Amino acid sequence: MTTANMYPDIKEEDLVTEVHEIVLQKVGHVPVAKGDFMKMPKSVRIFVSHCIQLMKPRGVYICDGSEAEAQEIIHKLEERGTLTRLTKYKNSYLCRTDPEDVARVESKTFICTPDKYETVPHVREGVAGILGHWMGPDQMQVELNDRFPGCMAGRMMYVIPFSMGPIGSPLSKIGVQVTDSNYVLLCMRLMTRISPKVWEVLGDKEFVKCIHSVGCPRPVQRVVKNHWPCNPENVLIAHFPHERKIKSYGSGYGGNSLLGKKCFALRIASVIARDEGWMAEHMLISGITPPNGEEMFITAAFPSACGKTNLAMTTPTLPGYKVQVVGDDIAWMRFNKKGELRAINPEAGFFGVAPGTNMQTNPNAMMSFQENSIFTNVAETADGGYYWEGLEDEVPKGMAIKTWLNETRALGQPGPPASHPNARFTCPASQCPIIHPRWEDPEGVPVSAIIFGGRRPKGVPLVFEAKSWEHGVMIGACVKSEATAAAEFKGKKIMHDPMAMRPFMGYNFGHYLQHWLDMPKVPGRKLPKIFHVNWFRTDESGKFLWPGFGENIRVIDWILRRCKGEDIAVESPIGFIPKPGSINMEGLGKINEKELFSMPKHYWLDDTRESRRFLEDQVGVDTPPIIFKLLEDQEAAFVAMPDN
Ligand code: GTP
Ligand code: SPV
Ligand code: MN
Repeated sequence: MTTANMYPDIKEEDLVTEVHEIVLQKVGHVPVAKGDFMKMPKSVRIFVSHCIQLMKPRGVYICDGSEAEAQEIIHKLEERGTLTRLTKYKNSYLCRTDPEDVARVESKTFICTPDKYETVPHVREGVAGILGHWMGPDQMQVELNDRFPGCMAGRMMYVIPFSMGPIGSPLSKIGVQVTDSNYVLLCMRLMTRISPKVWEVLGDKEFVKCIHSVGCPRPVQRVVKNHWPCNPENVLIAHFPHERKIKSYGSGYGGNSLLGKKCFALRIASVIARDEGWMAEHMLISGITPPNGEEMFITAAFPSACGKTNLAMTTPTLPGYKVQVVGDDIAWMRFNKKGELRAINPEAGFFGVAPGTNMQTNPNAMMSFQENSIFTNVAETADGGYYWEGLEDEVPKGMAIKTWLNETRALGQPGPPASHPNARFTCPASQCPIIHPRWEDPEGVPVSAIIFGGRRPKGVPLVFEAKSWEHGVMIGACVKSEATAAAEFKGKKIMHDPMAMRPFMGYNFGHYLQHWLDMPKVPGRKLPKIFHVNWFRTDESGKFLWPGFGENIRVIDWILRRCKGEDIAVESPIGFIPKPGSINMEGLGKINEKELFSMPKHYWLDDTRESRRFLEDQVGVDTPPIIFKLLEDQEAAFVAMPDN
């Protein structure tokens, strides 16, 4: 058969037969599939070369964060079956992970420093520390050597230049992540700022080195489920704060793999913040404008899956109030020259808990992910939409769904949960209808109040205010919460999660408390007030005493009025509590205020003693003495209280 016959519409004399030699960049033997290796700063070239030699990918792909690049990757992942297009929305996709890779893995997350006690406190003998896990560099090297050499064989290595915080802001930091997961690349593109501009801003300055591999070199040794390569038996997430380096292996999920998020913006950044005199916190940032038009900003630290995203973008039920979101998960805060505490959101997107999110609870989140979004471990409806627990009233009964575990049923039929409880949406923050016009302000926004909270079914009043900055730090150190699905946990119901940072501490928690206590030591600093809230108190039948969500504005309103110095609080052993009638309850149905605000003596005696024991066990001699002193005062006040 002649060529002309094979391609009948091309005439023989028109056939192009010459071959072009194009110069293919290679690093060692590894081809550069995209981008110009030489355009990267020298320090990055050295880092990437090291990664290539160690992990032996089949190619190197230098990302530019562009839409065209994303479309190319999405196309590949759709063909492979990792992503399913949700045709109901524009440019949105569903991803089902391996069911064994669904949340952060705290027990496999380590911080490595030569001195153990730089990283973890002196725990009581025989007690297992829960405020960070330390591993010595030598032992860690053995673990890494078991995993990383050759771990990208047969896979592409993506090189991601990203900025945490607006590119070029004095408060921002730069990272470079290499990964063999293109799902991770797509999510990093939503959650951080990926751009070649990062190379220019970086120059010869320091960057955080982020190395991530799903731990499935080809040919793969284990059965890959859902086209989601991972290696759950060998997950390891190692942080080297001195080297500003992260090595993550075996998981593609969220906080394990989007290294800009918890690993960098909290664990490594908290160490940078310690060294540079600022704070990296697990906090939302929002601007609240009351009817008088005087906007104030709050930050709030709640443990994972305890309501940060919801509060950050709440739709206030009180008329005349406006809420605008700056960030929903992480705040970097620094006192400026004028002594104001300024906060930036280092992230560019939301990685939010899907179940429970609906047009009633969080319409602003819903509106943020109507396009350009990725949904992980949710269910899919027959008409190409997403579904999860909480959307019962928004998706027609009888609609066929395919659950996160690939099982099909009609809505309304009994069955196991359609979505995983830690299922997430990932979307650009810029798509949020109430994104704050200053959310990318390089100087950050001024913080008036810092709020702590957790899921506390019993004993803890709706809101109280710290008596001082030090007292606020003590309140933060005693944050506890019911366990949630955001991380693997070992059966405990109420867990301590001090400062909502338990899984995210980058150094010795006692030293971290001291760092907070040191903040006022610089003269001229205006300290925000500190509060504690609890939306989750229940009655004997287990029903929430407080309606929560949009109604939380009533509590925020009280907090803002306190920041302005209104005389609406009375002192109690745990702090200032609202004077009766000082929280606006107008238009709310029946609220059992007595129970909602009660402070049972014996509950609090137990709780205070338990908190002290926790700190003695977990933080020991590293606990700043003032914290114990304040707990003793609290205990004494409850001892003196008449029985209630
Ligand atoms: P991470 O992203 O894991 O850090 O979680 P988060 O702190 O942002 O929590 P999120 O706002 O996603 O809320 C988690 C769950 O708590 C969701 O199922 C919400 O529906 C529920 N929730 C949030 N706010 C409230 C509230 O005020 N009252 C009640 N009862 N539930 C709430
Ligand atoms: C959290 O668990 O606090 C999260 C989700 O925000 S993850 O990114 O997985 O840490
Ligand atoms: Mn979080």
